[in-house]
Amino acid sequence: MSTVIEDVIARKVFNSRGDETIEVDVVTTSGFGRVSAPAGESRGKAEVVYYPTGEVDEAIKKVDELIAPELVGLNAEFQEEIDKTLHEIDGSKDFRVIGGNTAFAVSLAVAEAAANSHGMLLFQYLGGQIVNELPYPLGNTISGGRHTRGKSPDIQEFLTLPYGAESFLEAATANVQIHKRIGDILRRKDKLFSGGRSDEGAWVANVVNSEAFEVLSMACEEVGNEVGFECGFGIDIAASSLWSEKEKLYVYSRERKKRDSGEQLEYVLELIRKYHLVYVEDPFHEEDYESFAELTKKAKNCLICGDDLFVTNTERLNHGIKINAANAIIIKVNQVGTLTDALEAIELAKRNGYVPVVSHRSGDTCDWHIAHLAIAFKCPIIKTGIVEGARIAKINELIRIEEFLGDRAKMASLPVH
Ligand code: 2PG
Ligand code: MG
Repeated sequence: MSTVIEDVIARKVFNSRGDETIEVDVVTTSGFGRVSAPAGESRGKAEVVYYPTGEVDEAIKKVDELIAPELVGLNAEFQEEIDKTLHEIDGSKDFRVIGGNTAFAVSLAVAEAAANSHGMLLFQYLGGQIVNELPYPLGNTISGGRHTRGKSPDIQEFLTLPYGAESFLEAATANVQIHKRIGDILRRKDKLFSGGRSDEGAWVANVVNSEAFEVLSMACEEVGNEVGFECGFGIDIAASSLWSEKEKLYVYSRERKKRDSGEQLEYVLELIRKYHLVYVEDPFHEEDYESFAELTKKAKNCLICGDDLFVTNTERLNHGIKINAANAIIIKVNQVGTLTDALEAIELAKRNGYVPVVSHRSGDTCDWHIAHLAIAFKCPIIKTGIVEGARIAKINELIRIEEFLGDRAKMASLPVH
């Protein structure tokens, strides 16, 4: 068995939105890894640059001309060295030369090739033989905000978290039942409901925030009673998308309401209390660490999670930790570029009591590697949608891993309720 890299091949494929993306194959003497990159729609400003000059073709050229010649001959087991090499080739702070998505696909494909060369699954290769905890699936049921067009709620995502489940399969089953139940309720509520879905497979419905909460809470309660365990729920406000820098207000255009930071804080606290939310992501815009900290101090039994706020970046996370800005962080490897960078963010988060939530992007592919990362790096939640091919690819991989682990499999422990 040899883990020496023999070839690195890049090609253009499509993501679930039909946008071009990069896929990379890494070939070792005795193994192979293939990874394609996702793309966000509501991106954080501090994310790395996806592609040089915005072009996937340019990224492919960089792989052929700069990356492959440097990587061939290196050992795929030396992940840190590979990731450092990618940073050195790029030379910028935000991967603008080779592209953050290029770095993402190469970095992960190297890890997969190394695992494959050893005849191991990625989660075992990265996490060791001992890892056996499955993450809880955080699933999107109703879409709004920048993830939809036309009439829909201002809040971007209404999410379920079946934290009472005793197995991943049970949790994933509850999520699909809740998703279906919500579809039924929406159909009863609105004769014109067309059954449309967003990129993430969540329903797109002509409802305002408060109606979406009612529907979601009804579905979670009904399904929770049927399956016999707690199905909690939460939201991703993606507040940077609502924030008007000019007016210094959050603009809820569907509700014809504007809220300043203080009103936003009161509104979110009220939602947490009223609906017993267990998870709130990006309640404020991406530079408002202070309001995050206020909310984290006041909210009870609720994960306050930074996505655009932290962008998987240790510098930004460190700043948040200093002022207790949150208690959870979204981990999107392509926000930061490489596996090593993402792992550093996960470890920093865990050392400081932050819950790392591994996440898909709204535009994604059937790539399932993040399912393995959640287990390998002991992240207790995976946010990856409920239905739609790119989401199901990750969910089904976790079902397979649970089966593979057999009696050793258990659910991660979750600090909610
Ligand atoms: C988010 C994500 C994924 P996007 O805001 O959390 O749901 O959206 O990938 O568009 O940034
Ligand atoms: Mg988000």
